[in-house]
Amino acid sequence: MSTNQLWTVDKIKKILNKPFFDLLFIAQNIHRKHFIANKIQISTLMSIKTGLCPEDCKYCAQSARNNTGLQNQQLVKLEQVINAAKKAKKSGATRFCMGAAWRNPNDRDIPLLEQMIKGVKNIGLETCMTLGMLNKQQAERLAKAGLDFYNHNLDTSPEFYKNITTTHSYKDRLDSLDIIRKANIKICSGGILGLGETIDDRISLLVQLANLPKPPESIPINMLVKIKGTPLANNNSIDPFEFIRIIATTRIIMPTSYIRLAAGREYMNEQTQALCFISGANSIFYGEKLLTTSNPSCKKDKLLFSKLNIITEESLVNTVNEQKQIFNNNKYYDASIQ
Ligand code: SAM
Ligand code: DTB
Ligand code: SF4
Repeated sequence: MSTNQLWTVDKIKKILNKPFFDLLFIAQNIHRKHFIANKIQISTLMSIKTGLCPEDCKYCAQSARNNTGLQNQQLVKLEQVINAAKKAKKSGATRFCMGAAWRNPNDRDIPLLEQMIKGVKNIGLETCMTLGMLNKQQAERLAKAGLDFYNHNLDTSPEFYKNITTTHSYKDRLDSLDIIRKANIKICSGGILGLGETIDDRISLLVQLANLPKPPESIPINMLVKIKGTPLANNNSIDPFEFIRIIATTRIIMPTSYIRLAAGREYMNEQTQALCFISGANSIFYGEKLLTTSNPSCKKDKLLFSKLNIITEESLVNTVNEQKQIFNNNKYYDASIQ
């Protein structure tokens, strides 16, 4: 039974519709109460099994139903994962996220996935996997191997979901999140903006995330990457200010979660990204590639970090000094969200 049914559509709508500067001011204040300002977490992604997914997600390059001209790839070898993780570590990432285009993993693949988790952790990186739906036994095995995070996005509102995916249900997603939580794996779950959803759908997604028994530790907010050959290839672009509003609202309603400015940063100029960071985004995917599409180059991101004086997180454990800084920030926190 959930103990925190706190967030309703009305409450969230009120926040989202605040005057833009008020919204950002409140979000930034809340952000500083819980996190070190100017510091972000960086994760690197690797596709460990690419394409030929039986699911029909309309945005996805990897669905077998979408003719996207993708180079398919069976589950990669352990050595490839280790090499990519070493490179990610060298570039400064603290988390390595491995994604597979599956409806769910097959039990015969679990031993290799366990080895991948152990190998990546040995390099000194946090591990994250996104493999589709999990059952209890699978989740427990991955947890035992040391998996830190599991990414499983709700993607959009329960109402709009069937317009995007029909081969599994919203309930299936929620059930997997429950299994992951109970296996003591941290949850990474968020959504995509630009699918053709309404603002109410975005609010409804936030209601779902905020009212989970415990909010996700990590919330990726993706801007749809329009992929040729998918049914959503010609969707209208989302207004950057609408996107920023969602980031700020997410920060206000889930103050202690990391919010990842996920896919779609190539559509955003530096100023839009800066406004997302001011609004409380404090994590990105770092590295030239997402799963099948490109991401800003490390060189470009480093330049942006230096222009904004952003430093990257080496460890999720706050030092004593950082705790003191959060305490000091609290002294300035007097924003009301009523
Ligand atoms: N098959 C697994 C699943 O569906 O959970 C894992 C991989 S799937 C590619 C992970 C997430 O990537 C999706 O839930 C979606 O949020 C995001 N994603 C996929 N394609 C995208 C696109 N074209 N634009 C933005 N986000 C996308
Ligand atoms: C998430 O929310 N975004 C990532 C990760 N979780 C797995 C994936 C983005 C994929 C973008 C499109 C592509 O590269 O295929
Ligand atoms: Fe498959 Fe995941 Fe893509 Fe859906 S989002 S088609 S489940 S890889």
